[in-house]
Amino acid sequence: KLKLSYSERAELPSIHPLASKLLKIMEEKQSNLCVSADVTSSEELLQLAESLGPKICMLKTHVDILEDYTLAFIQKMQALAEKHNFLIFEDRKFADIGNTVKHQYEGGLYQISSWSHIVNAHAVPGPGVVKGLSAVGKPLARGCLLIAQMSSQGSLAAGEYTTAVVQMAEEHSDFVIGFICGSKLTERPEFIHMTPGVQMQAGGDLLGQQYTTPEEVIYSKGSDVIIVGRGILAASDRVEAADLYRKSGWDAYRKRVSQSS
Ligand code: UP6
Repeated sequence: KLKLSYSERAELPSIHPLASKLLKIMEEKQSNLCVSADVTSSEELLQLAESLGPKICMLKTHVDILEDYTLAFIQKMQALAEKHNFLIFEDRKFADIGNTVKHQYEGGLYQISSWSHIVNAHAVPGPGVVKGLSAVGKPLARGCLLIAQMSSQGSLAAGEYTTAVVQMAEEHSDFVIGFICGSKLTERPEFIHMTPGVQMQAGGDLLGQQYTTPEEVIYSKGSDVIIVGRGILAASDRVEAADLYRKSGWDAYRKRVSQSS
């Protein structure tokens, strides 16, 4: 079986436009790296977006850890995403009934739907969570990832739960573009698999995070995008570290598509 390239998948007739856009950015920038910009100052976040922007396909935020969120900040962030051609992914992990997540996505202080290309959700509430998010996001051409697995030790998102999440995604492929997961979960090539818990050396932190390497994630596990936070943020030279992750993830991808099985 021939393994499809990112650009081949971008042209699939059934692909979601946002997934297609992401795959094209990845091929163009030779990057399957999503930086998890987990910092608490908006100025530092903008500096990260400016300096790492050329290396990444996506920037993942947790806006609710910022101490100084403003609308002006988010406008600068959007301008940087345009300038450096990356997508913004707010890692909000919605997990409530449809009516509540609708408000959380569209309103409140952050108005996430107005600026984040991609959000994610737990499937725990059932399909209503996707329907609620979709009511807001679909008219804006946004997309959603379902959390099918987690990188943390003892995660309950496993086994039959994961299988049910994949099914939920397949039933809502007009809005769900892929998964947060540890490995490829479906043969349907229009879904994007994104994996957190990535560092150059396997290991973990003191609070249950578990790390796998870019090579393992992309080549062995068949995922599409590596999500890297502290592996880059804790480096003395963040730009250099981001480029190492980008190269490592890209080499693993090249190795994967150059082999048939
Ligand atoms: N994240 C995980 N594991 C998951 C889902 N999300 O680590 O299963 C998120 C965390 C953090 C980032 O919320 O923002 O990915 C990982 O950061 P790290 O690379 O610094 O561990």
